[in-house]
Amino acid sequence: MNKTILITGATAGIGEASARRFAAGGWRVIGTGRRGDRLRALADDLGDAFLPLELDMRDTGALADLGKLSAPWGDIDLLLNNAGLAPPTDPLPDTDWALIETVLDTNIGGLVAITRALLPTLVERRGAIVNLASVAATYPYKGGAVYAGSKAFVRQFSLDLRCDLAGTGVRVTSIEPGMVETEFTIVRTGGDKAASDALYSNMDPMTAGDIAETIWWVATLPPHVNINTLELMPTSQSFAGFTVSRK
Ligand code: NDP
Ligand code: 8X3
Repeated sequence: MNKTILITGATAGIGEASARRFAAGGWRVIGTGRRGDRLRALADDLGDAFLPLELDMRDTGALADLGKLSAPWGDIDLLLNNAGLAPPTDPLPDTDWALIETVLDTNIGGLVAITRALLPTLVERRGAIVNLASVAATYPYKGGAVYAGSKAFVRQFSLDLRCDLAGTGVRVTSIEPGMVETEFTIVRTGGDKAASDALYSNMDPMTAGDIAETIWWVATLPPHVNINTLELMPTSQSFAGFTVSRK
């Protein structure tokens, strides 16, 4: 029997790579995102195994309707909460409120809304939820407050959801990557491709394919094994020391 995954943010990066990985593994893939042209291009590549759904994670009404998809697409076994973005690393007072609101509504509000909508199906099917948090959820860095705070929410939401789901057989995992070269930094910098290229230059960042393969591994473990949190970094990325202000 084919299994079905719903991936939020399948138009780029980790979401797109995961769509390709799960389709190659024989799963039906529902991919969402705002950019319809990207979804159509992916549908051309993946064929009948792919259902493109153009939607914005801030539209909680549309997310609630996802619980009403008819079979076979409605038989969702795995929800991959991947859609997300970060505001620039500027000081908080200098960051546009609209951008901050978009990040919180997407990374937190949309993720909770879609999870809430699909939980009855996931419980019925003894399915799984994989959430994209980040190393930023654990390790603070300058300019990261809003983004890192949103990812700390995702991490803790994942762990707490496991408590609510005890006994249902539904698995929940928080995946927490460090630097992955995708469109993430281009979006974060408001379209500065040079800044993105500089950030990932000469350091062998992880690729979207690396994370997709990790998600595939988590999803295809035997049903009695739940990975709670999984943190991964490029070998070349490490931790900063403490900052000390001196008189
Ligand atoms: P990309 O920018 O390459 O992809 C982000 C995806 O999210 C796109 O498909 C985009 O689709 C979607 N998205 C963003 N906002 C919305 C919205 N309002 N409604 C619907 N879809 C939206 O980034 P990544 O692939 O790197 O990021 C994927 C996830 O991984 C994010 O949650 C990110 O925080 C997390 N992550 C990334 C890391 C990295 O270093 N790259 C490290 C750790 C975690 P569209 O624009 O078409 O709507
Ligand atoms: C983003 C990860 O290491 O680029 O979630 O801040 S990092």
